[in-house]
Amino acid sequence: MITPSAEAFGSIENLVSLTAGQYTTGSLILMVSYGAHFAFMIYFILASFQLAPRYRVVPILSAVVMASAGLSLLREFSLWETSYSLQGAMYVPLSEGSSFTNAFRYGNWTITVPILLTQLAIAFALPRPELHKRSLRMIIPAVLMIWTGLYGQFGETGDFSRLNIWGVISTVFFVWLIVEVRGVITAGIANSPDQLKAWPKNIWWYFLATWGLYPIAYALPQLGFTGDIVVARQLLFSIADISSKLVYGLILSRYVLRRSALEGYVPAAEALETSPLGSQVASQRGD
Ligand code: RET
Repeated sequence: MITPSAEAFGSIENLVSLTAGQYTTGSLILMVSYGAHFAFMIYFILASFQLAPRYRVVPILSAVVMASAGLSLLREFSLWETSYSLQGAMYVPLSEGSSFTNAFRYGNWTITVPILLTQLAIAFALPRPELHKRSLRMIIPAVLMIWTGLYGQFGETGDFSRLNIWGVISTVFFVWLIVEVRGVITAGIANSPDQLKAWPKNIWWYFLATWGLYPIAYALPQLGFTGDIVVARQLLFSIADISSKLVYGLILSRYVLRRSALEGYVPAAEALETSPLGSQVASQRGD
C-alpha cells in the first residue's frame, strides 16, 4: 500500500502492512533496545568508581551514550506505536499524522559515534596531543559517513539509485574511518601492558563485526517491501546498537579495570581479586 505522503517521508515502514505478530515483534525489539540502554546507564556510572581516575571518563562516556541512544530509541518506539492502525487483522501504516522514520537514528549517531571513537583512544591511554589528533581524525570521516548515509536512506522507498550512490559514498568514508581506527588499535596494542595486548586486537575484530551490521540494515529494503524485512531491519539495528554501544562499553570498562589494577590502583585490584590478574597485583602489593 503506497501512499504519496508516506513515500515522500522515505521509510519502508510507512509502506507495508504488518501482521499482529510482526507489529508486536517490532514493538518488542524497540522496547528491549531502549530499556537496555537506559538500564546500563546505572551500571556504567557505578563502574567508574572502581577505576583509576584517568580511566573514569571511559564508562562515564558510555553512560552518556546510553542516555542519548535510549532517548532516541524511545522516540522510535513511540513513533512505531502511533504509526499504524489496526484494521481487521492487519496493522496498516497511517498515511497522515505520525509517520515512522529511521532518520532519527542517524541524527543520534552524530552524537554517539564521535563519543564511541574517542572512548577508544582514552581507554588506550594515548598521550594527550595524540589523543586529540587521532580522535579528530576518526570523527571527521565518521560524521561524513553518517550524513551521507542519512541523505541516501531517504531513497529506500523506491529511489534505489539514490540509496546506492549515497551508500557507496558513505562506504568510502567508512573505509577511511576503518583505516583511522586501525591506527588507534595499533597504538593501543603498543601502549597496552603485556597481559592486555590481546584486548585491542580483539576489539578490532569486534568493531568490524558490529559496525558492519549498519550498512546491511541500510541496504535491506532492496530485498523487498515486506513485513518480514521491516522487522528484520529493526532487529538488525537493535543487535548493532546493543553490541556497538552497550557491550562495547562493557568491554572497554573491563579493559580499563584491568589496566587500572596493573597500574597499581588498589580498588581495581581488589575488584579483580578472584581472577589471576587481580591476585597477581594483590600479591605484588604484599597481601
Ligand atoms: C551507513 C550508510 C550506508 C553505508 C555505511 C553506513 C555505515 C554506518 C555505520 C554506523 C554506525 C553507527 C553506530 C552507532 C552507535 O551509536 C551510514 C548506514 C557504511 C557504520 C556505531
